[in-house]
Amino acid sequence: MAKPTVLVTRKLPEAVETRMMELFDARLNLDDVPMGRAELKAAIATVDALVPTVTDTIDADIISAAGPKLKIIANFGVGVNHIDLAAATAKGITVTNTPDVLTEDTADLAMALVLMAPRRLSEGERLVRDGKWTGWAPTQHLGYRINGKRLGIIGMGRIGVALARRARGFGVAVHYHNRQRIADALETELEATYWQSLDQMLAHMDILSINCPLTAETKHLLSEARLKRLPKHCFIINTSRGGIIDEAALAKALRNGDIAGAGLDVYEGEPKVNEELLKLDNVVLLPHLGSATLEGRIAMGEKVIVNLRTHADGHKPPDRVLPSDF
Ligand code: 8YV
Repeated sequence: MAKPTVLVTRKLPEAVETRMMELFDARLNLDDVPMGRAELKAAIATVDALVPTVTDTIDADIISAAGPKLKIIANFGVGVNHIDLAAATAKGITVTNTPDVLTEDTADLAMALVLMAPRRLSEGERLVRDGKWTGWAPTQHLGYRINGKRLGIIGMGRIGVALARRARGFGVAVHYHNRQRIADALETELEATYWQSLDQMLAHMDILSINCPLTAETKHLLSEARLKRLPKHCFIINTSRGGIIDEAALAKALRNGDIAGAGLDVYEGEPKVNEELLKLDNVVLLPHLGSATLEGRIAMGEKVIVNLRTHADGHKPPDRVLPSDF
């Protein structure tokens, strides 16, 4: 039987690409230049499977160009907001993602930002690198203590829970808002406080972390009006998707001192970063590094391979996502 043809839109770790070549007729992107829309449309007209990443917009128009053979989109990543799930499903295309394997790495990065923003660590690093540090002083560069603070987690899924466990280790009180309350045993383990109303929770938090997926419902969940509910000393951490926060309103709130600071790994128009945010000192800006570990990226690739292979073998791939999941 001929090997299935698989279009991989970006360069993946060596070990993943090698295994893909063994198992599939894989069309790799060796120089890693992102594919334009026309190129992508032409390419998916003839393949059996597509492996996109967060940098590809797989909207209804792109999906309409898929040829009759294309039956699976195996996303390299857990977030699928860049894929029109309804259009894929309507065309009988299975969509899969890569959950679990990036949970711990992303939670590590979120915790790092929880520490970096209130303690002003990026600012401190810049001070030293710029040769502007004049020596220790009792009142110089003071940040806020982490221990004893309240962390509000929006979206208590895998990554939210993993962040909560880390925060407990730092003596931080866990609060959360989620579509559903988590299991009693987990809530007890985390000593977590559930807020059914996000609006109510916001007013009581010292640090807020976004850990929910970007969907039609969560787009600009942190709107200008909601940002106004946060206390002035609050820090916002976002390792999920930029579009969950109204970025322009966030920049305004940070500039005006309506909130104390932010730690961001994701942006509304990646890789473009809001000009206002770039000018501000009280924001830590990272280039979407949540799952960027060698081990994590190889594990994500292995998940993609398992999903492609089980599908090619006529089984249901393990990590199917449906429009109703999000
Ligand atoms: C990935 C991510 O690097 O998995 C996700 O949803 O945001 C990142 O950690 C990216 O999506 C790869 O496509």
